[in-house]
Amino acid sequence: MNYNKIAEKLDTAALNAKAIPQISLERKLNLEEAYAVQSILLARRYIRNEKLTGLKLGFTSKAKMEQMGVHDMIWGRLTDEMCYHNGASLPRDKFIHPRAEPEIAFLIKKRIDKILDHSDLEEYIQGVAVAIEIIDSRYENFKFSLEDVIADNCSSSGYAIGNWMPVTTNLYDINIQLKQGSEIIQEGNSNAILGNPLDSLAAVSRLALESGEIIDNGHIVLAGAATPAVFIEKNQHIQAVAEGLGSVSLNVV
Ligand code: OOG
Ligand code: MG
Repeated sequence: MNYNKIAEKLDTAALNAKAIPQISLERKLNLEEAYAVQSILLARRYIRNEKLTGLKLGFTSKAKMEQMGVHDMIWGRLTDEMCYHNGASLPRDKFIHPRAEPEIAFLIKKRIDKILDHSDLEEYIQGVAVAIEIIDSRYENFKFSLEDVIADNCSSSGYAIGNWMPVTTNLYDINIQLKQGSEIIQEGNSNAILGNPLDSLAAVSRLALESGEIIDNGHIVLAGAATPAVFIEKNQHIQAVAEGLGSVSLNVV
């Protein structure tokens, strides 16, 4: 199977909401090859007129790595097709086996041309918000190797973002919850994200520079979940809440 064929399989699985066997069962990719497949997969979306809206990090917390049995950070791309408004309806049938996770999002105000550190926040970051990420692995049983999930654009399939807040908001040691109706179904702390979610900006800017990907003005960055992700079903009201950042919700229909 060449890269194009793998990308086509993954793309078709997403379009038809039908899972496929893990690529690694048939063809072992290394990390570089897996990112090459991801690029081709995204090119297929761009041809359909989807626009890149930003990048996401994955497995930035121990909770997520343990849940999925992987050992390293990954990054993927977000497009406008994946974007849902706060409070919007999320059509369950568009996905295979969707899971929700609470995230911290950043809004970029200047094209990133260096590895960011905390002193660059004011210059490069417009705002911070709480977000819900919807992940939907294209692989059967949501099972994959690190290379498999990278090729599959890190399971990216949807996101919703709450109100943008000024970046001066403290992001260290804040409580993050995922709720279903009034029930808290996951709870974590922002420090679970690389020690401090601001450090995800250093990580994503380094990874983007290394790979030649541009993080531009108006793009968003998802820092990675602080808690394990939870399967979602029709008729659920899903909400993410982060201390000091408010909340964001989706209605699964
Ligand atoms: C991969 C995506 C991981 C995160 O926040 O850690 C991710 C997956 O778990 O399917 O988005
Ligand atoms: Mg995530």
